[in-house]
Amino acid sequence: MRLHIGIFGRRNVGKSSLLNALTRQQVSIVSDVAGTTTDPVEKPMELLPLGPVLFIDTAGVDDVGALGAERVAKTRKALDRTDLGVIVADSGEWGGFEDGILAELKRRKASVLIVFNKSDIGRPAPELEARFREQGVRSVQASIARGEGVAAIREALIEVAPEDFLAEASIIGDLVPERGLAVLVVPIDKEAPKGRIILPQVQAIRDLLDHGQLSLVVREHELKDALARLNRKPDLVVTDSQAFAKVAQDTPADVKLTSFSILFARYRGDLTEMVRGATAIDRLRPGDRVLVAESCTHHPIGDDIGRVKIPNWLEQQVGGKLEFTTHQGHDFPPDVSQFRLVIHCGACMTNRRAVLNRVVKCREAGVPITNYGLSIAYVLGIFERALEPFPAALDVYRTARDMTELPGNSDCVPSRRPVTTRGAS
Ligand SMILES: Nc1nc2c(ncn2[C@@H]2O[C@H](COP(=O)(O)OP(=O)(O)OP(=O)(O)O)[C@@H](O)[C@H]2O)c(=O)[nH]1
Ligand SMILES: [Mg+2]
Repeated sequence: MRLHIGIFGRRNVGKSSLLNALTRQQVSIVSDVAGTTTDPVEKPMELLPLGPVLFIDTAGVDDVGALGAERVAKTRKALDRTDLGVIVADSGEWGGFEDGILAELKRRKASVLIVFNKSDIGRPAPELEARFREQGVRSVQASIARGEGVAAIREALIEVAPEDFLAEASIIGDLVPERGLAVLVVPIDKEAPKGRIILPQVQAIRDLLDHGQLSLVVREHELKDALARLNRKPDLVVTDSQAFAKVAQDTPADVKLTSFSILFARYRGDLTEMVRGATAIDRLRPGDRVLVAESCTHHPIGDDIGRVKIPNWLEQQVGGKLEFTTHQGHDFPPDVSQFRLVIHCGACMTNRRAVLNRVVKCREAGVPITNYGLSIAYVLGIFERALEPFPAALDVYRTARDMTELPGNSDCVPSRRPVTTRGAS
């Protein structure tokens, strides 16, 4: 959820000095040796009124040599996670490197702030500042070493921060009426973390509390009994995707049902694009390559959802072996064109911009992207039901389906059989 603020520029321009000044801590090493920062340095903090932010200090984009190229590659990855990019330039010097970063940030639709540092040594030409003003790009002059201009940088950060970080995003609160009731189904299986419940579930509960709605949290085998004890039907049932099949059976047909992962497709990704992506499952053939992308680096155990369960369900559906590749953390292949489908996790451990960047990469390569919950609902044959709370996404699905069912469409495949759900927790 944090606003990711990436600090970019050539070596020695004062990027790490800026991070330390903003956080008022010695987070990054500062020195006059060019190339001091090698791996990206991350520092979470509370930056009011934006709330929690994550600063990412990076290696200079003009780094040289074999290791330099690797550092630049890491810096480029940090660009993918950046919501707001700060470009630090040295004493008013602006060249191809800075133009390159600006273009990359704009391409990713990230917000931009330019800091002309070392104003004690030199300042930008007035024409340069005028050029950025015309382009609507905010720039600030500072001498970070002297502590001058740091307050102006803080203000400018807040000014340029993307709207959606200032507005309250809703995970579930907008799907339940005022004072309504949501039942959350949380399996406690061996993948559940010890003594805790996972982030999307915690965040959903918090969002319901924020909206003044009631939540009832149950395990999947308790759902039927819990519903029977209520004196009214709930407004929404949300389940962990792995228990989708059982929960769909136990939830009355007139009660809306979806999964945490589908809530997160909307909150962290692009629900419409991912709904369209799920329909590509119909076009998979044995031998096709599928990329499974996970944002966090959890240690997979037993029947891991991304490595065992989803691959099994998909292969049952396709009727043959598929070739799966798994990517974890910030890794995402620069070229996804070799894949027929990308399946992303719920992305609770990353920010929306990182997921949207992946969606853009997939779209540019013509590769469909969907997520765990959507693909599971699709192969279980409960896709429409799971999309009921999202009428716009449901429309997109129905249109996509009707188009592929047109006679003569070569992509049209024999009717899908929902897979059996052995192994679903
Ligand atoms: N004169 C002057 N020097 C500064 C200013 N800000 C930082 N420096 C100096 O510039 C040098 C580089 O600062 P860093 O913060 O390490 O720069 P960087 O961009 O992180 O450098 P690398 O990541 O290692 O490439 C240090 O010697 C700082 O003391 C400033 O406003 N004026
Ligand atoms: Mg540095």
